[in-house]
Amino acid sequence: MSDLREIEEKIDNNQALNFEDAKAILRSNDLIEIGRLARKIKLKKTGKKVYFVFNKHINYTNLCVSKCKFCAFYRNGDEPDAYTMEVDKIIEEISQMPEGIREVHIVGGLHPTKPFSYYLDMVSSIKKHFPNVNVKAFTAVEIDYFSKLSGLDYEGVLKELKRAGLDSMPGGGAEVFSERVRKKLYPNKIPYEKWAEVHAIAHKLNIPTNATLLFGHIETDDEIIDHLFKLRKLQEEHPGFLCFIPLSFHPANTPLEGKIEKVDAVKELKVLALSRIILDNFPHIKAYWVMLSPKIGQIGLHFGADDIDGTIGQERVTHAAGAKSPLGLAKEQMVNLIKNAGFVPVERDALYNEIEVFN
Ligand code: V47
Repeated sequence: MSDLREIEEKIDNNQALNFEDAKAILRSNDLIEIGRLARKIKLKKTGKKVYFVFNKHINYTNLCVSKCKFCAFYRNGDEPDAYTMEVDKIIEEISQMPEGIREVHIVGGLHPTKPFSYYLDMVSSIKKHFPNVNVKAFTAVEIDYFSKLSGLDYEGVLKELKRAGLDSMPGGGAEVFSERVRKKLYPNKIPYEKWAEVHAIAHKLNIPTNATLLFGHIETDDEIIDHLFKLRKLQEEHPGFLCFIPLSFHPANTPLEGKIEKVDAVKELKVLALSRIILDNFPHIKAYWVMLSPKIGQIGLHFGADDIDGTIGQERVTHAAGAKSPLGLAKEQMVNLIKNAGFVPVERDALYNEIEVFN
């Protein structure tokens, strides 16, 4: 059984860590030491810099045919709060943002009736009105759905979206790459092989993407570790991931409420650190403040994260599941969170080009 000292030696000698090492990290109660190892890797990669982006989330519909058991966001269609945003409304929402927005992050439910042309229209309209904004849109799950809607294969769908103006893709829809968990919680969602295929094709087409992990529900530690190793291999074989974001499950208002307690801060920080340590070929690890809360997100910067996401605007998915974090943060708040944690805030664009360093 490996211990943290042996693991540090491997890290110092640039030796790849194995499954047993990852298990030892999750089992260890030496939280501060785990954080130190992850921070050491973070400092080597990005020094004292911590990135944030001036962005806005658009969740274009909460109608969804997938009906995942971990989700509090989706509606069937006849509820009073079911909604779908037409493209004009999306343009209006983005127009209300102050000058200088760099990224729109677009994800939604799998809408029962909208045709593929709605999504192409959405992307091309945003690009037409805001040519300098990076359109980071649609998870692999949505791409698979568009393939069914349009009759095109994944490559065909991605090429059409890229032609319309798609710049990059978020990392959602991965959940945890375990068939056992998928069958129980999200049987209608694509399995790992399809998720990986979409991202590999996106990378081939020069569309950079992110990856996520949803943890803190019914998954085991082995399943978390297996997820990370699958991603490390995928990045090795089909490079193009920019960032990894571990997402902790929020049970409120989901069918799992009352059955599962929200994961605690120690596990959140351990998984964040483990991600930084195992995913040595991912340039960035994000402490997503919306899920972690700004306070735990700030501590996450000492556990290997070099990114804190962005201003967000109005987040709907996690807030539907009881997140207590604010709906959005101002740029100055991002800068202060990072500075007060002892790091150097850097405003970035969606592709990690530096806009401004706040020394
Ligand atoms: O795929 C859904 C998760 C994801 C809940 O790429 C939930 O930069 C917790 O992927 N509790 C969407 N999580 C969000 C996402 C994301 C977020 C921030 C940045 C990026 C990026 C991507 O949210 C879903 C799912 O895994 N989710 N419901 C819930 N109740």
